Amino acid sequence: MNQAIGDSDVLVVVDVQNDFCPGGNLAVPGGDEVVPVINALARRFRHVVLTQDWHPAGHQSFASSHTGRRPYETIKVAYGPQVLWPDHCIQGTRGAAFRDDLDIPHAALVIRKGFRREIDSYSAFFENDHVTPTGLGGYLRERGLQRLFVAGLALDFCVRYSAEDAKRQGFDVAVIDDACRGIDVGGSVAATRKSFASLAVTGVQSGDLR
Ligand code: VGL
Ligand code: ZN
Repeated sequence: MNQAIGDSDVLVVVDVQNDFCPGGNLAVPGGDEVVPVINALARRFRHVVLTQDWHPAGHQSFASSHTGRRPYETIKVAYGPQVLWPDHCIQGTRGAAFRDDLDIPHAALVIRKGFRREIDSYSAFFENDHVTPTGLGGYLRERGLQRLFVAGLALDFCVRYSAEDAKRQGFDVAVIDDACRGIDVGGSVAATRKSFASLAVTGVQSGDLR
């Protein structure tokens, strides 16, 4: 299914940061493999937005902030269940930096998220309380960008929630399968596929975009 990229299309590149790649603190298996795919793809888009996971030290989503808790356990917080993670993407650290080989000089906007100590943020649109906006929705609407192609890390967390919120906000959304990798905590990749199917979030291959 070939699709032509147009002027109201935007590529949203999610969290291609050192900590989500092999050697990083919350490494996604094969996370580094998406970089050349995304670089090549980005050249075909006029509009590119990057997201950057950007936590203060001691963030509530870190297992280390809760005595007796281990990474990948789930706890209850004010806004619902929260998976606990290893410390990652701490503001200003090397782990929080974009991959050195990510090469998208024309990216127009970087949305940072997860910078409030008590709220995690997977989606590029809303924090995990589902009400605190990041501003991306307003930016896209003001710029007349209606169709989102989403790529990056991790498929089953930040890519998933970004794509779903985009759909709920009335944007057209496709997830670029070969430009994403998942963490897979407790069946989260399968849950993501199911949810995409029920919300009609389409999947495409980077090679299908012209
Ligand atoms: C992410 C877990 C914690 C992601 C961010 O980018 O998918 N996952 N923080
Ligand atoms: Zn995070």
